[in-house]
Amino acid sequence: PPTVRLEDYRPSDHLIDRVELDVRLDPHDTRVSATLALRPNPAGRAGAPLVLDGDDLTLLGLELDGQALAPDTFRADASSLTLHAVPQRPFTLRIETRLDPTANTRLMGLYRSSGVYSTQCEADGFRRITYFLDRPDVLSVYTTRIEADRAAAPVLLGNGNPVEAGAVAGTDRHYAVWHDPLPKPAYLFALVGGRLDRVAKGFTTMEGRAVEIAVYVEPGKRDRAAYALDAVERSMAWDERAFGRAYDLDVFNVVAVSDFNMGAMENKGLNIFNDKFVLASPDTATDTDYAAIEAIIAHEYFHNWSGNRVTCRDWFQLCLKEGLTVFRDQEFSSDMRSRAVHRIAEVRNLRARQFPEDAGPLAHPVRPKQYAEINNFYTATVYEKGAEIVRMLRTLIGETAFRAGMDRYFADNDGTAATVEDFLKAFEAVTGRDLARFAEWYERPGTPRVAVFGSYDAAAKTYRLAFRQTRPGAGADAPPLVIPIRLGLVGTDGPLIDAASGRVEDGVFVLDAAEDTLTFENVAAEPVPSLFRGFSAPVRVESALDAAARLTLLRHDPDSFNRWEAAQRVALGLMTAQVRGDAPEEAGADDFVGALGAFLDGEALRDPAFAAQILALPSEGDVADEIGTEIDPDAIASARRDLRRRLGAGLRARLLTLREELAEPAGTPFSPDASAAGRRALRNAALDLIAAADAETGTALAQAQIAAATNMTDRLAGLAALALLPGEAREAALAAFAERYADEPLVLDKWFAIQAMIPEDGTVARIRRLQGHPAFAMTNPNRVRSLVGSFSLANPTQFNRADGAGYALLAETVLALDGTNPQVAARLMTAFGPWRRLEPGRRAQAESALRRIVATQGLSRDVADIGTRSLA
Ligand code: B3K
Ligand code: ZN
Repeated sequence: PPTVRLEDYRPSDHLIDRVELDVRLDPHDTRVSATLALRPNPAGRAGAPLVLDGDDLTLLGLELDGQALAPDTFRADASSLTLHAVPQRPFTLRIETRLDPTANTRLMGLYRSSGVYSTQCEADGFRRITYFLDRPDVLSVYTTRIEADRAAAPVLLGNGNPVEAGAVAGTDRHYAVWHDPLPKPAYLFALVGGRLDRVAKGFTTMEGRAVEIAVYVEPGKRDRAAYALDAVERSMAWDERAFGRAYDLDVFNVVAVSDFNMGAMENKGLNIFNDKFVLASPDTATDTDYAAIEAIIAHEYFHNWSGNRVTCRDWFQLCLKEGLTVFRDQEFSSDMRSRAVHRIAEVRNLRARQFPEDAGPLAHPVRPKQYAEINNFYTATVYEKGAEIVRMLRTLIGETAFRAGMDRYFADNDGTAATVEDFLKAFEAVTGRDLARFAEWYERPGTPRVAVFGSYDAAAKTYRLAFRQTRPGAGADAPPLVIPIRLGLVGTDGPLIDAASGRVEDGVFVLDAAEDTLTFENVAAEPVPSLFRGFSAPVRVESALDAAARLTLLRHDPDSFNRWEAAQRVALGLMTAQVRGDAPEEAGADDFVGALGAFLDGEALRDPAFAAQILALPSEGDVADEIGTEIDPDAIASARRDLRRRLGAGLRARLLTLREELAEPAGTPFSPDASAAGRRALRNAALDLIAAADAETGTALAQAQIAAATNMTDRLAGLAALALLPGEAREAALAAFAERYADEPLVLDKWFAIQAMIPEDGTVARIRRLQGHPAFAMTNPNRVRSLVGSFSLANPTQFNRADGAGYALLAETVLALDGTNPQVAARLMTAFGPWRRLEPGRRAQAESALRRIVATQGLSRDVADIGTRSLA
């Protein structure tokens, strides 16, 4: 496929100021009439032909300034419309196209599924609706008339504000007209038509604008929309408070649809969501679901400024809106919940998804330099590492300057399509600093390593920290990164050591050379360094701290993130030692159990959410990432199982008591808030460890918990504990769950996922059986991700079966899906990413499965791109 390169960017030769769309919805024969007000772009090439993008379109009519065009003046095919010569002045083009929304299984462009018409245009779906300059730097004002059968689609929604609605005389049809006054790129276009229920509330912005917020859901699900509606309101209020950003239209609509390729989409004034991230009730949604709904509602809403008002010049700048908006939604969630606990969740997620991506064949810079298929670049690197860059910037310049820089960025770039350079320029303007070297974070792939060596001079009472940064695969010419290191010194038996170094400002040392040394004066006794507090930079830290020093940090570090990190590192050390066959660290494990016991006694009930994070060991993926090469997933799983067993046995009495203490008194009304969720999380973390050590007690506790559960979090945690304990109790509980939720597809997704993650030989066969379950459908992305996505991403031993049966299952699914939904197929396929780091037997199996996919005729560009890059 042709490669698009950042260095080849040039402005469009033509601009489209206004778009008038008339969309006549029909299940198979939808007609779109687009009237485009075009003019030459002064920044483009004069006299250039007009080449409009198209994808899978049928052209029915074409007029320029009201005159039908002669056939020899243009060329139209399914993927473009070229007008060989167009006037060197403003002119109007009217294009009529036909499409079949029911046949659109790719879920890009305009599609109809589960009876609802909806759209997805980012990155390049608008060209599946009409021929257009489908690029983010062409901004237009849209007016959309939508017409449909009134019974099939009583609700008709568009971008912007509603202008007019009515019946189409003499028919069963009706129409609605929407006008969006703010210029936007085509990828933010949306429309919806269907039978939908609605919940709404009013909000008055700080500028005094009265806004009607509404959430639309499947009929009968209105009570499940309340939490999302509330989250929109809190997001609006927060963006005013935290960033001074007010909403700018009279309505803000959110629509939940059940067939959606990703999480949600920030279309102007009309956010469209995967219903998984809208619908919530205590009986159907877990605490994790509630938190994800809150975060994604916020994320899409925040795009109204970071993405819509200021958009991207080209898709290489994707992190400009995505990294920044993830940062903003993380800040929002931190303010709504516990900041410390949320930071831990962010870092777990970064390490689980971004670190492996950055260490594998799909690694790319936060701002990529080239792509074959842009939809494959909506990655953890662009999103999550992109957010970490914004966070580092704030750490470097301080909160006040950061807020001033953000204000400046919005003011200078409002209504334009901007670049990463424009973003950094705003911060340079308010701080007077040169950020050119910091910008290097956007340019190269790979997770940097920072090695740190500490040495104490008792006579001089000085403590020295020597730092060295390296980057995997970076040549000698690669300039060092600017790395903010938040740090402090902790006394071995008490809290703080109040030592100073002139180079630490507000607790932050900036490492901007390949090597550097930091000296602290007046250090009374040998300290333990607490490095990268709050995970101040997305790097791997190598330090020679022993387990005892780390357990000191767990006890005394004032930085909660590093307390958690210390416990994780000790656990990781124990597990990797076992995997590598190093001398058994019996004493080490006992010390760890003892330290966790003391921790639980002291503070489990004070901050249950944090305690739950301390008890949750690094995942098998974390261990694999730490080991790095010749990975044997079975050895990792058994080391992790052993450690959980030891913790469960060693802490058993405490964990049982904790479960009693944390139980909610009967009749307590359900609350999804962070503190209630934290108590449930700790109670369930305790269940997991108890069950790991003692299957019989675990089974009894899990069964009792399921029977008594008043919410999905507890019910599902009970089921998840049972899922790890083979036997009749498990099968009975699974069957009962399926029966109870037979009519709840989103809940059955959890049931599919739990079974897909069972770490036993029978799982591949079980998944094949489940693929035939009446609730499973290859056409629904949520179903596919629950069953096959969970398997390949969260069941390391079975996906990586030595006989290759796991890889074969994924390859088959990718190929089966590629013909209908290439985007989801390509996304599934990224699970092969770490294949080169496996031990030789599995590596060969994975490689042959990948080669089988790549050798298949007629692959989509999406899958071919992931395949060739994975094998490169
Ligand atoms: N901007 C969309 C993602 C679009 C993905 C296109 N393949 C959702 C989001 O990040 O907010
Ligand atoms: Zn986004």
